[in-house]
Amino acid sequence: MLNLRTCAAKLRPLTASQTVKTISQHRPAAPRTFQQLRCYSAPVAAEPFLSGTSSNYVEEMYYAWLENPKSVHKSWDIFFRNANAGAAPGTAYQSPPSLTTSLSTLSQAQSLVQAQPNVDKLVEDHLAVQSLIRAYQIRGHHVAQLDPLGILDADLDSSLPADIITSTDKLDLAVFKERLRVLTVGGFYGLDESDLDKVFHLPTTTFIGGNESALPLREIIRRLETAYCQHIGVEFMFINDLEQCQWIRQKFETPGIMQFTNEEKRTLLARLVRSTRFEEFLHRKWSSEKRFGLEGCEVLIPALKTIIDKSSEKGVDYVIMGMPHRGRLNVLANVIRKELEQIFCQFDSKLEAADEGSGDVKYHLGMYHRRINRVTDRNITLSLVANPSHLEAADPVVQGKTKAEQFYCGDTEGKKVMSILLHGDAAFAGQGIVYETFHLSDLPSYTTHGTVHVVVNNQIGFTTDPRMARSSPYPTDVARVVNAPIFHVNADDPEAVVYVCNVAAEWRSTFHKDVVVDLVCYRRNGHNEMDEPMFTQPLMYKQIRKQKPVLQKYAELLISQGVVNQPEYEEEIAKYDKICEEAHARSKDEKILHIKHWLDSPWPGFFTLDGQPRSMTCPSTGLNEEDLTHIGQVASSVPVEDFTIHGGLSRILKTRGEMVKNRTVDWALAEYMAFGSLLKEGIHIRLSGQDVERGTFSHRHHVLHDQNVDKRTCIPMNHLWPNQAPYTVCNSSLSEYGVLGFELGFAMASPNALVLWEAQFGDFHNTAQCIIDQFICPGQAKWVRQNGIVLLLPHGMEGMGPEHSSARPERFLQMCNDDPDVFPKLDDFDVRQLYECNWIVVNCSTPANFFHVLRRQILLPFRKPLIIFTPKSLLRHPEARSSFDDMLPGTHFLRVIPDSGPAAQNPEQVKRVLFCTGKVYYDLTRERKARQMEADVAITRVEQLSPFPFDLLQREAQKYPAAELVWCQEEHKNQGYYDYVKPRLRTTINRAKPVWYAGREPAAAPATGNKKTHLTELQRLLDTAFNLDAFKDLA
Ligand SMILES: Cc1ncc(C[n+]2csc(CCOP(=O)(O)OP(=O)(O)O)c2C)c(N)n1
Ligand SMILES: [Mg+2]
Repeated sequence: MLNLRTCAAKLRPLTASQTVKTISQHRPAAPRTFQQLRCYSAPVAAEPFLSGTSSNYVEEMYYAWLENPKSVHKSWDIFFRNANAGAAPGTAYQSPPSLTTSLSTLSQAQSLVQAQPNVDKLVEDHLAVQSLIRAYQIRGHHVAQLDPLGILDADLDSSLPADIITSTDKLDLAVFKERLRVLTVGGFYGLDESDLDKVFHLPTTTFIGGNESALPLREIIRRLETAYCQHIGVEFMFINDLEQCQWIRQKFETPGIMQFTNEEKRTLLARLVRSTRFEEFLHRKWSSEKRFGLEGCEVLIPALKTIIDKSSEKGVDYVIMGMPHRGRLNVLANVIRKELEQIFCQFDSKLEAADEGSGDVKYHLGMYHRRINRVTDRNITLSLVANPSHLEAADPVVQGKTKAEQFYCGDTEGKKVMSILLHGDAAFAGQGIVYETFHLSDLPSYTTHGTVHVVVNNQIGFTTDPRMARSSPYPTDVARVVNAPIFHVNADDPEAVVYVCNVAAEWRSTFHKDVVVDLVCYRRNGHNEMDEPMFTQPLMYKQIRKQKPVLQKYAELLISQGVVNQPEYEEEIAKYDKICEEAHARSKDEKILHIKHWLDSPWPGFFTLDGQPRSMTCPSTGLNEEDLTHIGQVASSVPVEDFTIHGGLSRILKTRGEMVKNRTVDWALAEYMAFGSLLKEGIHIRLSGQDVERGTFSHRHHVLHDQNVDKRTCIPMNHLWPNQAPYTVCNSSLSEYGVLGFELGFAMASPNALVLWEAQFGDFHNTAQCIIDQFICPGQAKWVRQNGIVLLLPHGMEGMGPEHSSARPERFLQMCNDDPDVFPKLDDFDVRQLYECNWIVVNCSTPANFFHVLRRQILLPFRKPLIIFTPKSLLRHPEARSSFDDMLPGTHFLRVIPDSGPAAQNPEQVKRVLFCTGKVYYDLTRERKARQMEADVAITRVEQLSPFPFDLLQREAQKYPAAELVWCQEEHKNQGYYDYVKPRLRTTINRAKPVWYAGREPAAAPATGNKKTHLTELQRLLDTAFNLDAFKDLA
């Protein structure tokens, strides 16, 4: 490929300043010699067609020829052969001896050759026609009539491409002549009006000929206009795969390919009736309610149904969808088929909420529905993922859920499960998450084997004109990065839309790659039904008011074609209106709103029938010694034959082996034990994030690499038990928003998997803040949807500067829903408290506790997100080790680790209790020992910060009646845990005593950039922590 590129680059004309010498200095000789023989030895002017824009065309032709000499016209084949064989400059495309014989096989062209004394002219004219065909293929979409209003340019450019000969509808000779004159004067095509009726042989890169291999130029142009310049604009020529390009050309160029039977036309009309009358019904009944109606893009409903029908026909039985506000209710009603009364009752403000949580408004809720597809008679499950207002945020979530569903049903190629993502034009262009999601589309551990994207391109975003909203010609250009074909289509031509959707679904099932359908439409009302669009888009809306609705236009067309008659059409409308009226009457009986009915991912069997956890207990998270030893042994070995690992890694594994012999674990081994044991119990584990396979801090090494065989790897975790669940560990793309969203979606699909996302450093989570704020924190409250995702966030101040020092615990803690001022009165305190919280936040100080909290995540009878602040220096800290004894059956996660030294033996004598969490514990114990204050100061570790262990900390505080209570943290005072802990700690003691603070001053940055300052600050906080007079004057 590199050689091809180099060759082609050298085909480009030399500029005046590029002497032969300078080029040959910079470019090493390539093994293929075509260009060297030609380009370097003579000015390219000798081959005039290699100048200017045509050189790109020649390059492409050259690539095609290199791949397959038959894929280019014979004349090109000869030309490239000659040039490669060393023909002198300017002579390569002169008539070679074999030319006449080769052309003799071409019936039409043969006569031309013989009649033409100048074969050069013949070659040039064919070249010109090929260029013209290619120009339509590449740029025809710029001419296509995409805007139903006829006033806007979908590509934001009113000029026409210079190399396309076009008229509007039919070939207008005057226009043609003028264009031809311009092109001829520009020396581009060299064709003339007189060439219009000449017959040209068609290259294999076009299908416009149908069964014919040659056509008159006039017909060539007509057919190209039909294929590329009507209501469909096909953007695909950037795709660097010949087979895929040919596939698309065939779908759009083949004469007469866009045919519909009368039955299909009637189905399309009926679907448009539903879509249109649904919005009209809502408007009639609730004229002042926001619904983000679909008016102006009613064709979306038949479009989606077509994609689903075609995909179902191809074997798909589960479609997962994500979409924004526009037309969501219509999609729920007419695509997913949510009962209409369930939708209508949502407009009733007197409805009482039946479920726990705060709920959400109707156009954000999700849905899951299994039914028969009437067109294919096959079962199909449709799920619409609940989404926040944050546009496009649901994209990676949908992809993650789709991947999980594929994974669980063994669909390794995406033949059974697929995703459809809907977008608004402004959001698709503006939101970076769209790009991040596209970049997951072809990665082995993240691909969903092709997504169909549908853009409701109403050419406006709220009040903003596209010209102010994007710099790219189309809102869809982001899709080009993954070589996805883009089909722009005028949404007022329902048949063109349905055709394009069929092709999109077929593309997905053929190539398993993403594809985009861009429905160029308009928005009949304001952004919502209350908005006045004339304030900002007066002229556009004057035009919109004149615009006939698409249903009316299409009905008129079908009536004129005799496909339906007026009474049949009216009957179809009346039938659907009646369905709506009856559902409306039934909706009045609904008194209670069950958000549960809007769940996008039910977990059958996990809960009781009425959606409750099966128990309110959590068994011991300990493990028997045998299993611990076995996992430890596998973790310290290479479980396959003839596999050479790096010498440094051998030492690491040896150390692990020794730890196992000594019945101890460090952080990495504790994680191994937790994962390995859950795998044995059939729990799938998926760990994803940047560089997680080795571990950013080189401590994990879950994927071993053979040092002698390229790409040979081994994952020992998958060699633990005979029938174990699979372990997926995957280095992700460099994205947080996209990847965290994806993993959240993955975790949504099943409660029987432990899905973990690790931030490279904790502070990077903030580029995924939207997923945390809109999904993870309030997901259950808004959508009654539980999720057990685990976030591993490396955190801790190590004197390495302000970046990567803090995972911002204060932010997670601020979003916890437990009341700081109320001591919860609960039975089964610890489990019930977990059940009622919105997420769990922990900072473990021992590997054993890390092990337990990971296992607890699965052994709990419900699912909650778990945020773990994970250590950096503790990964290798000699004291941060745990004994097997702390992990055996009967042991469990310790929410609080009380002091067990001299202070605890004589609690009445203790003068101060230091409460802390995480790694500062090790600094405190070292300092206490150095000061010989073990009997004076107790150190209590709060391992689970939220939900706050009120019960255990109350006990701790009461145990030391004479002691001062101090919260100690290494983070700055306005950061870390202090603001969260202090009021809660005071609640545990009924506010009987102050809670003092030992830690760094408030600061803007998470840490100093100066190592010395860091150490001084640390010493100062330790001094405060152990100076028993520190708070005397403040009391
Ligand atoms: C991330 C984000 N930023 C801003 C908004 C506010 N907002 C809601 S709709 C909208 C315009 C969306 O335009 P478009 O994507 O074209 O969809 P349309 O409403 O036209 O269907 C904006 C800016 C939002 N919902 N999400
Ligand atoms: Mg829009």
